[in-house]
Amino acid sequence: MNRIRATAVAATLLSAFLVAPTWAQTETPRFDQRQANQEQRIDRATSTGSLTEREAARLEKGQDRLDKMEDKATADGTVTKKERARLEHGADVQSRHIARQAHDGQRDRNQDGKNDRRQVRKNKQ
Ligand SMILES: [Ca+2]
Ligand SMILES: [Ca+2]
Repeated sequence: MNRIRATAVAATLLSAFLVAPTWAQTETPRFDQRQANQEQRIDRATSTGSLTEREAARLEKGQDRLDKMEDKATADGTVTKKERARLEHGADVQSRHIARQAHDGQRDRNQDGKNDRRQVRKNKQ
């Protein structure tokens, strides 16, 4: 009984050793989580009108670019420290873009697809 249990423990340890390095090389859980958070921020800001459709579309392109960067970094089976740093930097930049676009003067509060400010100007004429 003890011997069987010891073998099972050894097998578990061995498989952990075999699996862990592969996981560490290609997985980017921190970056993936940041991407998910930013996706949520874009969706939320779009539904409140802080982001116009155009702003949201541009930011979505930024998200796609980051996904492609990740694909490129993982393609060879290893995400190096440098690649990881580049991904984190890209996410930092994207985060600033989202904040800036969500707090600028371009809004679409009534969700008609038009920039509110531009509409106000048009109404004045
Ligand atoms: Ca790589
Ligand atoms: Ca905006």
